[in-house]
Amino acid sequence: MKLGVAIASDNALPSAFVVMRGLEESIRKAASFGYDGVELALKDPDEITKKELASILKKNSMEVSAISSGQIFAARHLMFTEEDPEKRNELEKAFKGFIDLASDFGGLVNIGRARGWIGGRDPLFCENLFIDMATKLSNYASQKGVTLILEPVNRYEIDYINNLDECVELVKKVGCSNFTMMPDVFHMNIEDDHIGNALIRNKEYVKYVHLADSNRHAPGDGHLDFDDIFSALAKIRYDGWCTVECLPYPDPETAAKRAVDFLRSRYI
Ligand code: LER
Ligand code: MN
Repeated sequence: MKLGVAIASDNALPSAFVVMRGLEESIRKAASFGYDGVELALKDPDEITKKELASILKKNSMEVSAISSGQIFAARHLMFTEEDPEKRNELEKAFKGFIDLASDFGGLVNIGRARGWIGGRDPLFCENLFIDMATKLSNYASQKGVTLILEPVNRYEIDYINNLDECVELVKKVGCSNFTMMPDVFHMNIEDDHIGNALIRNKEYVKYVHLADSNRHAPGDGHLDFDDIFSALAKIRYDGWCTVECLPYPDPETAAKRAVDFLRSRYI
């Protein structure tokens, strides 16, 4: 397994779920703390050029674990379940940009809150809007060697696809080999029957993992049972990225460092 940490550029929204901000500085710090890579939370694919990114990564011997897309929902209000054709086009364009970037860096693009709301509409109608966009983007991503990873997110943030079983059902309906799932143990603690059992039950679809503790602080600072989580990951022979996506509490550097120290000393 490899260990990553979620970062964003300086101009990310205050609500962006990342540990550190400032791309170059965060990559340098993450490397010095002992991470293998960074997840880039982007509002726009043009926030950094491929050339610039390659040079910063090389200088610090770091990798990109994945590109995450939550800010295009939070800052730009774009989502897969959108009905308006213009906004759908805008989302498609942004995701194609993320896919182009991921084709050189990490090969994974996350779909978190950007899957969108149902918001009182007919759930089947919304599911079709989702599947239509997911299929189009998976086909594009497959030509670029990129996989899209759908993240179950808890009910207080979104009203669609909250737990692993629901997510896998939808992944099967999309039916593209490069469209799968990424669990986040913070959301699983709220939504799934049992974290270890749900990971084992849905093992074929566990392609990437987000880590935070029960209070969304650094792993080790809450009451999640990380022995159970990592024994389930070992049982399913999970060999991908575990990326820390916790609140920057009490400050970004302390959170990033506490997380890596806890995880490196016990599990990764
Ligand atoms: C949001 O809670 C989250 O976990 C992100 O990874 C998805 O937008
Ligand atoms: Mn997450």
